[in-house]
Amino acid sequence: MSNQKDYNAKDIVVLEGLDAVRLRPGMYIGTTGTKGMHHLLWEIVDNAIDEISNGYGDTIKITLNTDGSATVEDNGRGIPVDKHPTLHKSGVEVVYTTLHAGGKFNTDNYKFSGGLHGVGASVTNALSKWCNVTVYKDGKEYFIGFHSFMGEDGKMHSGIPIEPLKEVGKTKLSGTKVNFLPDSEMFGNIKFNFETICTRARELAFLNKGLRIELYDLINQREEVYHYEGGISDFAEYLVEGKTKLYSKPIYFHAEEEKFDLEVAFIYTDSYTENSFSFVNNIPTVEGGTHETGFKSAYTKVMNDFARSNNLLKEKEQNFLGEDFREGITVVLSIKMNNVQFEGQTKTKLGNPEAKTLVESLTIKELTRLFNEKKNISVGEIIIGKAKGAAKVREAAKKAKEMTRAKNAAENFNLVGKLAAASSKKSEQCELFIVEGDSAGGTAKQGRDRRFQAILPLRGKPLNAEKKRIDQVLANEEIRTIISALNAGMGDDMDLSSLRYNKVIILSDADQDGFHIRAILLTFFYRYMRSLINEGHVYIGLPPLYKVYKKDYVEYVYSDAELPAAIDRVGRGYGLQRYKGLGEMNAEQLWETTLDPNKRNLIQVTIDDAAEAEKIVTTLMGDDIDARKNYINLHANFDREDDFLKNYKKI
Ligand code: 1YM
Repeated sequence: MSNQKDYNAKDIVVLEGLDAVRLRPGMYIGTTGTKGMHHLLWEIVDNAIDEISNGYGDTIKITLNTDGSATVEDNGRGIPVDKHPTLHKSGVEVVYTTLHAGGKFNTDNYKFSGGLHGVGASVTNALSKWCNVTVYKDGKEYFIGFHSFMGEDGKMHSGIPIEPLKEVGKTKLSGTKVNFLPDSEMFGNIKFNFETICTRARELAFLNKGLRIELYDLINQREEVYHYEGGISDFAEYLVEGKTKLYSKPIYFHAEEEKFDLEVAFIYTDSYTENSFSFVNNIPTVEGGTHETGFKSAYTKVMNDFARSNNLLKEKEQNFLGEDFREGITVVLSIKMNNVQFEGQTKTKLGNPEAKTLVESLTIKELTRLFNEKKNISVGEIIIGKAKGAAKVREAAKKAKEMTRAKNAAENFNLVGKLAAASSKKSEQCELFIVEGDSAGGTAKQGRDRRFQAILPLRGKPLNAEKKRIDQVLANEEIRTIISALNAGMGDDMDLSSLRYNKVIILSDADQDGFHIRAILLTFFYRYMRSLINEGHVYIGLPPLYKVYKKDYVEYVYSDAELPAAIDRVGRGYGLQRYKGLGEMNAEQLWETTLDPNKRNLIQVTIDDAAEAEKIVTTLMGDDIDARKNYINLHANFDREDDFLKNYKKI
C-alpha cells in the first residue's frame, strides 16, 4: 500500500503496563484452559495476518517444536526496530512488553484495527515462560529474548527482556519470527493441539484470499498447507462437500467502502436447512448480529425483485419470506470494520448498527448487478424454484410448530404423557434427561430426584433431522415431545427465556446404537435448536462401564483407562461387572452413577468451531456414505468419546 506512511517507533501508542495480564489472564485470553492457551498462538498469528492483509508478504509458517514451544514466522516487513523516542526502547520491545501497544491502535496505519480481541503480542509474552523474537529487516537480523521468572522478592516477573534488541547478523530475508513456550504455571495443559490449529488455520486461509499458511508438527511429523485463491468462495464449496449442489459455483461478491469491507459467497444444496457463517475481522460471529440482519433483509428484497421482474412470481402472488430463500443455503459472510462492538451471551454477536445499513446497501447493489447478468439468470431461477418449495411447506410446518407450543393440556396430552416432569417450577434448577429405551426410562423415573429431574424415555431411534424437511421433522412424535417438553419453540422462533429445563442431558447406552441415538439427537439440536447448544444447555450423560466391588465396597469406572487403577484400589479378591447398557442398573445404582449431580459424569456439548461442526454433522449424518466411511477411517476413535464428540469439549 503505497499511500501508507512508513512506520516509526514513535507512532506506537502506549496505554498500559504488562502486570495486569498474569493477575487476570481471563480478562485477556478468556480462559486459562486449552482454548486460552491456544490464544497465545493466535495473538501472534493475528499480527502476521494484519501485516499480510496490508499487502506485505504472503506466507505464515506455524511450527510445533519438540520442546513444546511454538514458532510463528511471516515474510512481511518485520516489526519496527528503531528506538521509541520517549521510551528509549526498540519498537519490538515496546510491542512485546506493553499492553495495547501497536500500530493497530493508530488507525492511520492499518485500515482495520482488527486483531482477535486486539490485545496483542504482549499478552503472549506475559503468559509465556520464554519468548524469542527475531526480525529480518533492511538486510539485517535482529534478536530479543524475554522470560518470566520468580524474583528474589518472591514476586513474579513476566515478559522481561534479557537484554535489549541487538543486531546479530546479515540476512536476505524480510519478516518476523516468534518462538515462545506457554508458562505451565499459568495453564493446566500447555500441549498444543495440531488438529485445533489446523481447523482455525484453514479458516483463516479461507478468510484471507491468497494467504498461505504452512503448519509443521515436529513432534508427530505431520504437515499441512492451506492456501485458497478463491477465498470464501472456496470456503462455501468446502462446507457443502458431499452434498448435492443446485448449481456449480458459489455466487460471490466483494464490496468496499471507506473503512468497511464486505465479502459474501453463497451456494445452495438440496438440503432443507440454512447454514450461515459470519465473521468480523476474521472472528467468527456465532450469534450473528447486525451484519447478518443486513444481509438477510437485502437478500430477501433482491430475490423477490428478481422473481417479479422475471415473471416467476405473478402479480397476485405474495412475496416470498426471507426463510423461504434460506432453505438449503450455505452462506459465508465476512466483513472488516473498525470499532467493533460484540454483544450477546458469548460476545459473538455483532452490535454495530452501521454494519446493518452498510451490508444491506452494498448487498442490494452488488446482487442486483449480479442477477442482471445473463449468466446468472439460470441460478436465480433455481433459487426461486427452491424458495417455492419451501413456501409450500411453510404453512404445514407452521401448524406443526404451533402444536408443539400448545399450552392446552388436552392437545398436548399425548405428547407429554411419557414425560415424567419435575415438580419444581424453577427452570434454572431443572434438568431433563432424554433416556434411551422405555425400560431404562422407567428405571430412571424411579431413581431420579423428582423435585428437579424430569425423565423423557425415547422409544426406538428418533428421526435423523439431517435428511428431512421441517414438516417431516415435526411429524415425528419423539421430536415433537422433546420440543413440547422444552417449551422454548424451535428454529427461528426459538426463545430460551421460556425454557423449562436448564440442562438437557442425553442419556444413552455406551454402544453403537447408543452413540447413534446421541448423534441423531445432537443433530436435531444443532439444526433446529442451535442456541440451546450455544448457550450451554446441552449435555451428554456418561453411564459407568464397570463396577469393581468387594463385600460392601463399590467403585464405578467410566472408562477403560481408569479400570486398572480402580482394581488396584479395591484390591485382591475384587469382583468385576461390565455394564452393557443403562438397563442393567437398578434405580438406586442409576441414581448413584449417572443421575446424582454430585457424582455423575457429564460432558457439556459446545461448538468450538461452527464451520467444522457443520462439516462433521453433514459428513456423519448426511447421505454421502463414502465421505462418512472416509471420515470414520481417518478420525475413528473407538474410545468412550465417539467421533462425533471430537469437536466438543468436556467441562
Ligand atoms: C510472527 C508475528 O508480528 N509481524 C509483523 C508485526 C508488525 C509489523 C510487521 C509492522 C507493522 C507496522 C509497520 C505498522 C507490527 N508492528 C507493530 C508496531 N509477526 C508479526 N510484521 N511495520 C511493521 O503497524 O504500520 C505491531 S505489530 F506496533 F510496531 F507497529
